[in-house]
Amino acid sequence: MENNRKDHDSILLIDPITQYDVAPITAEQSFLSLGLRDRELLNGRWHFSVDVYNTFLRKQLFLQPPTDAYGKIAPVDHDYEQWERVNLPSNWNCEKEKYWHYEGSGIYTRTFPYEPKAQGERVFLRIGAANYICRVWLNGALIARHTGGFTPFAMEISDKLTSDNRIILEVDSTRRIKQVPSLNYDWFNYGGVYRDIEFVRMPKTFIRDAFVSLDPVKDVIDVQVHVDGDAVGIHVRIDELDVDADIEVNAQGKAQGSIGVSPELWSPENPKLYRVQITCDGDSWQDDIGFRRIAARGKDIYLNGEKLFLKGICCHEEVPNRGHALTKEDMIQTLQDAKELGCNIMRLAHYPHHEQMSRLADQMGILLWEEVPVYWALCFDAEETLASAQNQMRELIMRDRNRASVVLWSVGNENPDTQARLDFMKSLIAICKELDPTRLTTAACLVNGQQKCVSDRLCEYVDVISINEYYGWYISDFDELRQILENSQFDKPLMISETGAGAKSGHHGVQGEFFTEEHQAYVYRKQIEITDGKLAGLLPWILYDFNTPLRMNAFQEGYNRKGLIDESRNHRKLAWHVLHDYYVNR
Ligand code: GCB
Repeated sequence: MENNRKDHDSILLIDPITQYDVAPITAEQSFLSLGLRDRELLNGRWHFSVDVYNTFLRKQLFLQPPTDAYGKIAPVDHDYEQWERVNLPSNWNCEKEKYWHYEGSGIYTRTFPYEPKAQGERVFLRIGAANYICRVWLNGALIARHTGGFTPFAMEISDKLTSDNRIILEVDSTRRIKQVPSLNYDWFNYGGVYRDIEFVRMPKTFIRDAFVSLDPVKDVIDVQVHVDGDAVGIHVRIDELDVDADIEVNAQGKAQGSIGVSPELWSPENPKLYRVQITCDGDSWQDDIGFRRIAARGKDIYLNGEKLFLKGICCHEEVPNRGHALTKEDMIQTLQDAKELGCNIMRLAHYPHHEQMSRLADQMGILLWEEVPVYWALCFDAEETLASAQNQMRELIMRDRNRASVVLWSVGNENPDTQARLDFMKSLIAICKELDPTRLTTAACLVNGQQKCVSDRLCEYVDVISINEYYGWYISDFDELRQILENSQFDKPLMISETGAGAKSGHHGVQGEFFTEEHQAYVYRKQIEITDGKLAGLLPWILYDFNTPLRMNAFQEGYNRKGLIDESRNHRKLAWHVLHDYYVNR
């Protein structure tokens, strides 16, 4: 098709977005677990341009060479090799000041050579995260479209590769009403490809996915493997436990087995990991996996059979000047700050954070709450919205279910209690249980201020009831909080998954004065006094101040100031010490 169209051409009146809205790839079809496989990264210098009017799609700039119908090289409106260069992974908002508030399409492109290393090898492309829609074009053809800004996706490219290849990623960060999250949320919408892009070589038959977990009751390790290709069996080894077992593969490529063994249990105090190796024909998959049990009984949470009060803190994924594109050092610092605060758990709000985070938490010994961005109001009755939320849930669980640190899957945050929402949430909980019966489910449920109690039909379906409340900040009367806790008696654990107050770092005053460190510290003291002994866990909001266009007053200046540490990650506010003293002595 010719691509040197004139701008008055009638075909240019199409809505280019819908024309290329092919069905998104899903975890069910294409999930790829890499474990500790060798990595070939396609990160680094890519050419980049913002594409405000979607000219890339409208004029089919992906076609190359840029010739017209008669083969004539035409003047075209793009020149990949002359575009600016950016370093991936990154968020474009942080690349240049003029891109800071840009929401829309951005085009990344580069070339790369390919030479097979083994005969018959299969090649996959895996993208750690691209916010929000990502269309992938290889050598002029659209090969995949993915929706959801925080989870990985992969595609096979074996039969599309040549010795020299051009790849183009068209990433669209536009907020749209039916997306997950929808139009309105209290964090910054960073666009772009901000996690690793990997080039993965596999043999003809390979291990696509593996889930290795400790049975919640018996001394048994359960192994579930998905083999892609023809194989009759897999072999599982955990040398340190003398495990050496064969498991059959069925006609669908699935292998399932249970191995009797009593591993040393993983816990925050003893983050013991075992090297697990699974082989199949010529392929070998390995990972470092911890084994532990998490359970909810009555009002309490138990880790390895022992009652545990969850001392937590919430956190967004953001660092100054780099947005979501955290380095390993940033992630270690985040976990370290939480540990120094005395926490045994972090809530990774409000969307899946980098997969390295849970690996580091496994090593450093900190529990995690992970969640999908089913946040505030969504189009709960739209099929497209449901499909996206379900897929994001699957992608997150399949990505992280081998991580001992992850103990809670959260399906939503403060969503209006309608029938459509309840059905929506029930389907997400069903996915959690189907893909991973070893962990607990939760959600930030609703509190009824008038009736002074937790009141949300979702409470019946989650394993752990969590609530967000801001007494001392949005509502002043702490007595109401006392009443809510008294009136909300469930035969389930109850946690506070958010509470807090805003304070501009270095702004001092008296108790009762908003945005002072003193008032924030006072709110923390009162919250602790009222809730102590009545909860299974406390996860205040939030470790660091974070960017959000919702916060526009003179103290906020585009930041939510409820951090215990300021956005530079340097200054610990007074409330940090209050929570620290509570946690270390409890
Ligand atoms: C909430 C939301 C969180 C906000 C916070 C706040 O309940 O879950 O995303 O940032 O309140 O600061 O108001």
